[in-house]
Amino acid sequence: MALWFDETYGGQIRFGLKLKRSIFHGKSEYQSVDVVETEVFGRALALEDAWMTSERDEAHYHEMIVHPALTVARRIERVLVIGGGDGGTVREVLRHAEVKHVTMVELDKMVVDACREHLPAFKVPWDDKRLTMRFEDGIAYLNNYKGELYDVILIDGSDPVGPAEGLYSSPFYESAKKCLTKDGVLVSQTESPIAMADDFARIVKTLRTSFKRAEPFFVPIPLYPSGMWSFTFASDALDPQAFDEARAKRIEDGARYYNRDIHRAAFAQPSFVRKLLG
Ligand code: SPD
Repeated sequence: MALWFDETYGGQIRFGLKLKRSIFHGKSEYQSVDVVETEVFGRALALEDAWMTSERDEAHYHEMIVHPALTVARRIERVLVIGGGDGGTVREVLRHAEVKHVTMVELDKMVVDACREHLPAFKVPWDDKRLTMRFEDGIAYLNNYKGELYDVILIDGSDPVGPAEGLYSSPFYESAKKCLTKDGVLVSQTESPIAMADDFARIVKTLRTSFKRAEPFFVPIPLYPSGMWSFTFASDALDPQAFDEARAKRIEDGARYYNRDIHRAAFAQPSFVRKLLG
């Protein structure tokens, strides 16, 4: 009998992939963790039966959560990643030679352990000296943070339900802002403007109450409900289109999805999105 793995979103959308086999199944204190081998998307990670990332399209997500921020921010020495346990986001951050310290704060160690072992194709430089990993709640981490300010904060959380819900709230953005330099940049994943239109609009509007500008940008992620996904670039000082040409060119040369044309085009808002955001 054929083996399938489905994500059902909100009881109304289902996206399933035919599997070759299940590679890892675990239950942490927070969620179920699965690594599966699919026919079409390669190996993939699912948390609580929701697709998180796959070998086939992970570059779309990880290059785009990272490079628009890291090619626009003036300084990129200190970067904080909240979530992102599969390591794709820190891998892309570490491609920038100017980055001196990356801290990744991931709640669930089982996610990192499963991905380190079973997703080798992600080629995450887990042992890079610039990377510090902490297994704790990102909200508490930022609330208690007393260290040097970060130049860039990236929120690579799962959907805004369950353990990740607080990562999309006003108090969280306020405490993130206190840990960011004045001309720093925060980028968060902000859901689908089609499959989760209400969440998308609410999160972007919430970011706009904390930052002078918060501009969503769009990326096709075929693994996710509806396939159209968003991130939002938030900053008090910077224009998301004003990227450093030389830095962007360097990254583009080794990228699978990101390039300067994509950077410019990703911020164009379809008319239905303009309406959603009022
Ligand atoms: N619906 C899925 C939202 C997942 C966002 N995070 C994915 C983690 C990839 N590093």
